[in-house]
Amino acid sequence: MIWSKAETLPRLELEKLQTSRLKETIARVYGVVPFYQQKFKEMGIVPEDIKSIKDITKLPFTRKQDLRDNYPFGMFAVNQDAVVRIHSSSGTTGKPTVVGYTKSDMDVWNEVMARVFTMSGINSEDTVHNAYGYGLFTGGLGVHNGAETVGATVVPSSGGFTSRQLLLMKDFNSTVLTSTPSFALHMAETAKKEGYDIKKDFKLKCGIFGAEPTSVGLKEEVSRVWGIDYYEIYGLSEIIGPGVSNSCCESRDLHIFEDHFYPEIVDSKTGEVLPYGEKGELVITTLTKQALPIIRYRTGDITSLDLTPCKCGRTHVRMKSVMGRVDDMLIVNGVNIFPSQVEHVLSNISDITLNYQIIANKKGYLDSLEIMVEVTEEMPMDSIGALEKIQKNIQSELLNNLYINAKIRLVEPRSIERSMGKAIRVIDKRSL
Ligand code: DLL
Repeated sequence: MIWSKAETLPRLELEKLQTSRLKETIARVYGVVPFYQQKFKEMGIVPEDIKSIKDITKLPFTRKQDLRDNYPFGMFAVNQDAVVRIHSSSGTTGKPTVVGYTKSDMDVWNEVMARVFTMSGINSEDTVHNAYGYGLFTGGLGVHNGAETVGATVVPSSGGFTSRQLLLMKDFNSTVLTSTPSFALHMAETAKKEGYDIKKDFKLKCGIFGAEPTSVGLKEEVSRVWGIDYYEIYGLSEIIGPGVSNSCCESRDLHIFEDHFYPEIVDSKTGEVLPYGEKGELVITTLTKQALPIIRYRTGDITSLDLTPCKCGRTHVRMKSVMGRVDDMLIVNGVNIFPSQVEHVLSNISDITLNYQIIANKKGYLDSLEIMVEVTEEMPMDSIGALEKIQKNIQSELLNNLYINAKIRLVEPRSIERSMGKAIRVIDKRSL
């Protein structure tokens, strides 16, 4: 099922729509947002220079820091009386990023989220257990509104209180779980510990997971332990929240709702635009946002785009799952690694779980890397020989696949602190 005709527009028609929407967006920001007025002036651009969507490369980039510098509402393009909702993303350092929505932005958000649910085969017969956090984080409310728009029953459970969540999910016969993938695994682990028979006690058929980079191995694990189909959702507060793209039943890659969000891939160092198929940083321009239109936003997420036709019938370009963030990439003694690559290696090794943390440190002039991994419940912590064998196995797989030398510390199940939202995979003590 496809929610909207816009998802199947012939490419030429789509391009025309994108061009007219980009022109409107440029006129709006040039008229009222001092940040863009100044940027355009510096680059010698006026709105009339933008004649087609292809001219987008003439426009300046916007970065997270620009939103912080204009905290809280300096980048808004409407007066406060037109704003009906505020969200904010926490970030670990500095001021939060504040985003706002008009009534029409909320309509767009509900529309793209309805597309997400329909893409994942969900309708009014379903009950959605929504364990994304409610509050300033866009996950909870964004997913909530989409589920209601397609007529599903939503259980707004938010994060935390895992035991109670399991009870409700069972008693309400929920058919869909929406959460971060790491929280879905944590729920399964708790369910097992509390004696649930996962496949019998729960009626889940699928889940819509996202908000954090996730390896194929971890996705398969979520699918396997819950016995459900895995759909992936991507999004970010600055653009709208969840609902920028989602995977369909035919492909693991995610269709970007291009009638609202225009994607480009750029070289993260030079800013040069890269062709379809090449890996780089995803840059997005909003085409219909009113409260906070954003031009060429540097998402920091590494992916590539694929324009080959999809069997599902949607014409919108697909992005590969995000492999990591530009700023998440660890450079260890000159070797670049993303946590999701480590996760992928771990997912092929038995007797361990995918609960892990990567700790980078400095030893003299050299970087050192330690990976803490929880073993499975079945693995006794006193069988030294078996543990040593696993350690060596992980070490050699990391060396062979990623060219990294790491110390492996195997730890007891549930000894690494669980996050109720996005998992914390890296602790970089070199910068502390
Ligand atoms: O995480 C929005 C969201 C909520 C998406 C619920 C999906 C589900 P922020 O807190 O602003 O917004 O964080 C945005 O999260 O730039 C990515 O680095 C990461 N991210 C989001 N979805 C995915 C995904 C929400 N499917 C940042 N895979 C983004 C990998 C993701 N990373």
